[in-house]
Amino acid sequence: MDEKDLKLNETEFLNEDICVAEYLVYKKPETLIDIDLHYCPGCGHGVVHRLLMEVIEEMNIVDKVIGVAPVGCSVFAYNYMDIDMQEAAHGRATAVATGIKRVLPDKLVFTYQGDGDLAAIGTAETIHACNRGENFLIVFINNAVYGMTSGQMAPTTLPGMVTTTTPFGRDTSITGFPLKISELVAQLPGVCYVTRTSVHTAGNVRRTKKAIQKAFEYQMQNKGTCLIEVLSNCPSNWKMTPLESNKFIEEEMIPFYPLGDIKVPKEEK
Ligand SMILES: Cc1ncc(C[n+]2csc(CCOP(=O)(O)OP(=O)(O)O)c2C)c(N)n1
Ligand code: SF4
Ligand SMILES: [Mg+2]
Repeated sequence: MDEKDLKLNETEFLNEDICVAEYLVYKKPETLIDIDLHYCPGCGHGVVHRLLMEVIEEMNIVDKVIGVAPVGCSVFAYNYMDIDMQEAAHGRATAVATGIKRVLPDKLVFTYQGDGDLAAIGTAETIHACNRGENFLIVFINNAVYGMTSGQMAPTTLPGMVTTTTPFGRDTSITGFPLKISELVAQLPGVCYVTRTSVHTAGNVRRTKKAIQKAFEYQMQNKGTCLIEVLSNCPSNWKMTPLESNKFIEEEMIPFYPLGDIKVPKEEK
C-alpha cells in the first residue's frame, strides 16, 4: 500500500476500496460453515471451532480429519465444521474415537468435549482411552459448568463457585474437589502431550491454535494421546457479560487451573 492508498479521506477512500483481495490479511476458514452459530455471545466454543478449522485447512488435512462431537452445548459441532464428523452418546466420544482410529489408522481423529461430557459421565472412557494411549487428540472445553442444561455444577466447578446446583457456592466438604483432568491423565504413560490454554485474550487464542497444530503433528508421528484443555467462557451460566467472563477466567480460573504445558513428548523436554 503506498501513501496515497493510506489517505483515509472519506470522499476519496470508501470502504469498497479497502475490501479488495490484495489487502486481505484474514479470512474465515472455508470449512467453518457460513451459518449462524447457536452459541451465546462471548461463548468460547465458537472460537475453538474456528481455530480447529484454521489449523485443519492450514495443515491441508481437511480430507484426513474425523471429528467426534459430544453432548453438551457443542452437540451441533458437526453442523459448523465442514469435515467428516461423528456424533457420540454423552461422554462416549473417546470410545467412539478409539473405534474410528483403530479401523482407519491413517485418519487424524479428534474428540471435542465439554467438562461435563468428558470429566463426569465420560470419566471412565476418557481415563481408559488415555491409559491405552489411543493415538488421537482430545479437545477438552472446560467452562466449569454443565452449560447446555443451564449451569449445574460440573466436576470442574471451582471451590465456592455459585452454580444452579450449588446456590451457596461449591462446598468441597460435600461435593469433593474439582477434578484436574489434565494433571491426572498426564501421569499415564500412553499420553504424550497435555497442555492447558484459554481463549480469553488474543495471545491465549494464538497459543491454543499452536497447541492444536502440535497435537495433530504428534498424531501424524503416532506418539499417543494428546489432550488440550481450553479454559472457555460461559457468560450465560456464569451470569456475566462477555467481558466480565474474561476477567473471571483470568482472576478465578487460571489461579486454580494454571495455563501451560503439563506434559510434552520426551524429545522436546
Ligand atoms: C445420558 C445423558 N445424561 C444426561 C444428559 C443431559 N446433559 C446434556 S448436556 C449435559 C452436560 C454438558 O456439559 P458440558 O459437557 O460441560 O458441555 P457444555 O454445555 O458446558 O459445553 C448433560 C448433563 C444427556 N443428554 N444424556
Ligand atoms: S450456555 Fe455457555 S457454553 Fe453454552 S452456548 Fe451459552 S455461553 Fe456457550
Ligand atoms: Mg461445560
